[in-house]
Formats: sequence, C-alpha cells, structure tokens
Amino acid sequence: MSSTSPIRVAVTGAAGQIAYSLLFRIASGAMFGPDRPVAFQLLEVPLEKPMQALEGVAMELDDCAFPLLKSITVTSDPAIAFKDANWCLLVGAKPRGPGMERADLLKDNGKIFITQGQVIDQVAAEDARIAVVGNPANTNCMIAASQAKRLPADRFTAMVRLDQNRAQTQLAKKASTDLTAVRDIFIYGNHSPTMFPAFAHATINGQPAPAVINDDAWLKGPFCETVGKRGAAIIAARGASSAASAANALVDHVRDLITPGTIHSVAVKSNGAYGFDPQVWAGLPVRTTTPGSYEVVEGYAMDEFAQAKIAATNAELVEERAAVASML
Ligand code: NAX
Repeated sequence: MSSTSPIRVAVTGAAGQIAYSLLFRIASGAMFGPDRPVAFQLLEVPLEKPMQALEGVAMELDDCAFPLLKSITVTSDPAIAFKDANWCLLVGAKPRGPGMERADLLKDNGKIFITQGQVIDQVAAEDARIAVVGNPANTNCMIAASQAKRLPADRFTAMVRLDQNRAQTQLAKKASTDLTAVRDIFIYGNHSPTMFPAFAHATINGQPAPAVINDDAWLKGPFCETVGKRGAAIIAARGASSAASAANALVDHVRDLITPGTIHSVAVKSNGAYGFDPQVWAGLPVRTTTPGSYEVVEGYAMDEFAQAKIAATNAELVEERAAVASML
C-alpha cells in the first residue's frame, strides 16, 4: 500500500453514538494524519432502523466534504465491511440489558466477535490491525483473536486509552498543573472498575507523581476509584455512556500505535507480562516500534499495593476467559 492510497478503515457499530463522533474525526485526518486519505467500510446490524440511521451518517459525512475521505461503503455484511481493511475498529456490541447477567453479556457479545474474528482473518488486508472498543473489550478482543489463523495475536488490541486519559486528567487536576505536565500514567488489566492506573510510575513536571501529590491515601483510594468508575459517573450525569471521549480515545489509541517511539496503554495479549495470565488481553504499557507494531514495556517495579491491584484485575480477566472458554 503506497502512503497516498487510502487506508481502508472498517468501523462496526457505525450508526452508534461513539461512531457518530469517531467517523468525523477520522475523516478529518485526526487518526491517520492530515495527508492520508481514508476509505470507510461501515458495518451495522441488518435491521431497518440502524441501517437507515447509518445511511444518514453517510449523508452527513458527504456533507462535510472532507478532502481525505475517498469513499464510504455502508453494509450489514461483515465480508464486505472487512474486505481488504487495513484497520478494523470493532466498536459495535450489544449493550447490557436490564436484569442481564454479566455472563450472558459475555456470551452474547462473544458470538459477535467469533464471527467478526473469522471474517477479518479471511478477508482483511495482509497488514490488518484490529482495535476493539465494544465491551467487554478485553475479552471480546481475545475471542476475535482466537478465531484468527492467518493474522497473529498481536494484531488484536483492545482499548484502555480512555482510562489512561481519564487518569492523566485526574492527576493534573489534583496537582493543579497543566495536563501536559503529567506523563507515563499507564493502565493495567481490564477495562472495568478493576483496572489499575499505576500512579507510582507517573511523573508530573518530571518528578514522581506520588511525591508531587503527596497524598498516598488519595492515590490509592479516590484516584483509583474515580478512574475505575468514571464510565458509570458519565452515565449517571449524561444519561448515556461516554461517546465523544471514547471516540477521542480510539483516535489516540490508533494514532499512537502508528507513531514509533510512543509509549501508551493498550490491552494486548499479556504473554505473562507483569504476572498476568499469559492467555488474557490485559492493559499494559506498550512502546510502538514500527507503524502498527509494538512491544510491551517491562520492568516497572510493582510494590505490594500494585501487585494486589494487578492480581485482582487479572482474576477478573481469568474469570471472563473461563466464562467464554467454549468460544475460544
Ligand atoms: P451504541 O449502542 O450507541 O452503538 C452500538 C452500535 O453497534 C449500534 O448501532 C448497534 O446496532 C451496533 N451493533 C451491535 N452489534 C453489531 C454487530 N454485530 N455488527 C455491527 N454493528 C453492531 O453504543 P456506543 O455508545 O457507540 O458504544 C459501543 C460500545 O463501546 C459498547 O459496547 C460500549 O460498552 C463500549 N464502550 C467501550 C469503552 C472502552 O473504553 N473500551 C468506553 C465507551 C463505551 O462504553
């Protein structure tokens, strides 16, 4: 693929609320850069309402006259949506309904990600990369990856970047400093309230964050809790789940994965890093090596508190894996 040919970007759940922010950011160049044309391949469920809504989204994209947007395909057929796709952004998932058990949610969504994993493996581009947003994101990603015979497991990533961004802002506010002064705050584990924002390695204006903040109780308590439960707080305040901030985080996730040298939080197959079960997809600090490829940054020391947090979020991931074992 030459650098001026359009990047084929498949987006699922394309009539949903995250996509309604995401597509316009991608088409404006925020994800792949201001010089890189894109071609959209947008997938929705084969029902009249979402398909009609998706037609409306495509009309609005047309009406933006984005110079970088070269084509828009609207479909309910995964084989069309993922055909030759360079990036597959798996946003669509079934929301948890009233009274629904987490195990049922895992299984219902698991079925979606089995199919999508298989079709991506069959028809996506040779260099395809997959980013999963639909919840439970880590486990959905693991299920999709388990279906792939052609594409290696490290092509499948899940998003914990929203959690990193949330943590960065909370640290900046507490330290009454500019957001850009906060660096190296990484998310470990599941995209769920058990996630661990590892504050001990963060820096603020180049100094260790714990020394600058000087409030261990806040870091271990309200900070971790605020980041972990931010999604629920947004729902309580807005009456709908995070959408624009989730779309923004996905822009960050992909942009940083194609920008060598960047270190950022991504849920990837753990392969045992930091004591995670080797088979689960866990949020970890990764360093982008070449565009689309990365290595886990190992060697951050974990104290007793951090080890307990990692053990708890790992236990949840292992439990989720057990609940979908028949799908892997
Ligand atoms: P919406 O319900 O607004 O949109 C989801 C869309 O996906 C719907 O239009 C639905 O028809 C479609 N869909 C369902 N199954 C599909 C399938 N098999 N193929 C194609 N499309 C399908 O949800 P939205 O607010 O956009 O959120 C999407 C997902 O992101 C949810 O699972 C949500 O829980 C998850 N989130 C993940 C976050 C993360 O950080 N990883 C944060 C934000 C968000 O909560």
